[in-house]
Amino acid sequence: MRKVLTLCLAIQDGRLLLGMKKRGFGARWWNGFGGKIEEGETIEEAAKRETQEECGIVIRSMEGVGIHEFRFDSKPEEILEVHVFRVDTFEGEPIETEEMRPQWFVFAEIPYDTMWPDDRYWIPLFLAGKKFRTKFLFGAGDVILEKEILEVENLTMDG
Ligand code: 6OG
Repeated sequence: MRKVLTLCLAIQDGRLLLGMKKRGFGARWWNGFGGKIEEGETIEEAAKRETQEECGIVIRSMEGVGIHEFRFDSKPEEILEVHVFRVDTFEGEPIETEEMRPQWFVFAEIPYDTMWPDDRYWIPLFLAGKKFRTKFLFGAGDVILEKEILEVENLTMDG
């Protein structure tokens, strides 16, 4: 079974916008904004809606830059397919919501130790403007058991 999710990361003035997830899946970790796709939505619409719900900003332009396939060995039949978007322009100022506490980080101070363990492997590619496809298998305690990180020219599923 495949679950499609979105993840939006905004860059502005050499800083990366992350949110401290306050509840639910990935709580107490810094991450981008995003979540599940609702019925009748495109992936892009879902990405914009979740970002606005979680930190108040309205995305005006973004680009799909990566696709992750995450699996957990406790539930190996399920693949989390996470579509990553780089947000280039938006309206509004990030605000804290019930779900997320947003904060800007200069690249040298990205808090990898309090982020999902996969992030340190692909955020540097993201910041360098690359496109990527990855696969991670997580074990107990969310440790990485297997990983594959590919830089790609485009993100087509059959490529
Ligand atoms: P909600 O459950 O809040 O959406 N997400 C992950 N992000 C990273 N960096 N690593 C992972 O490794 C992730 N698994 C899920 C996708 C969950 C949000 O968390 C992201 C969504 O933006 C396993 O609706």
